[in-house]
Amino acid sequence: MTDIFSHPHRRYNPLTNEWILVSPHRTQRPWLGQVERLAPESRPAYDPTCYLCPGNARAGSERNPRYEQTFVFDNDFAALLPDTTGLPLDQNRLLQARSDRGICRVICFTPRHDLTLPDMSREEIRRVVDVWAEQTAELGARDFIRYVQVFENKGEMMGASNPHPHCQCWAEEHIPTEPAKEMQTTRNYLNERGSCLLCDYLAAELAEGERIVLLNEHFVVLVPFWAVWPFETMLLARRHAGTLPELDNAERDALADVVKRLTTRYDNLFEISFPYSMGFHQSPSDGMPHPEMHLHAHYYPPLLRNATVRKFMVGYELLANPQRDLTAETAAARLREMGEVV
Ligand code: H2U
Ligand code: ZN
Repeated sequence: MTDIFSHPHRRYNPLTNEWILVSPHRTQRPWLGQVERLAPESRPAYDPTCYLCPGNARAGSERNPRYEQTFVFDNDFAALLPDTTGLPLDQNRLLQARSDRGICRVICFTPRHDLTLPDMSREEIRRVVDVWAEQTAELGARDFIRYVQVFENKGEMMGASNPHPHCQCWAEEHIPTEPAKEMQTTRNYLNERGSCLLCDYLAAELAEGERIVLLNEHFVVLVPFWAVWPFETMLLARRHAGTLPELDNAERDALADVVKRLTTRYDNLFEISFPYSMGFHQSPSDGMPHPEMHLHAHYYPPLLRNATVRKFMVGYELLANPQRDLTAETAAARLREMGEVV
């Protein structure tokens, strides 16, 4: 099977029902495009101008407490609000709009301005895992919330507005597009085959081994067969759990362990604090059973060759479908070669 992977081919993403183009023969081409310079990271443990550091002022009249572990607050510039009204609009099925209520929060991982996840201990990351689960449960329990999206933008390149280690949580009335696509495909798969798409996929990947990056007793990190971003990975629960709050003690510790090990490998890849967007996909909180959903996270990092050359989703990707040169198998091998020491 590997031979077809040295020639141009398409790969199918069963989670989104989309195809991507893989062009392994192009990895040798010269690069004269943009070179991004990343400022070397050297930050104080406390930054008096940081709106996420303990004791500091935020937008408006808010001030952060002198928190010692994690800290959660309602986003002062929330993209979603709990009390929006005035719609729907529906003209000829062409001009459609719906109101969308929601709650947006910011989660600080630690009071330390200078740390990132790989610098934090497993115990500290475990507290972050607990906050992810608590926020999912608390926001998901609101009557108008159907989906809780936990996500992290890391690095300026991915739009993070502040290097202080943090992530966001947007809870909303409607199930957003990406999880909705996955719900549809995994539900179809369950109806047709009577099993979970991601349980079956994980078993196939573990049997083959080529795209596995790291694992422990409860979680596996792999480069998905259909990866789009150069060093894209997927983090999967081994058990068929649907949500973060369902994870037991041992599983939460194991999640903290894989998060630490994966982000350390990422940092070691190009010897910089590796930028990415990541987020969890879990069952909606819409009061319905969701046997099709299998808890996982996607990591989408933009860097391709080194600290300065990134993958752009332009031309063909915007107009046709995603394309990559580096194969998922090569990316997984590179990540496996990396050490797990910061
Ligand atoms: P990002 O770095 O992923 O953008 O997350 C930071 C969030 O912090 C961002 O959504 C919010 C921004 O709206 N924020 C506040 O809530 N209060 C502030 O004082 C500044 C920024
Ligand atoms: Zn800070």
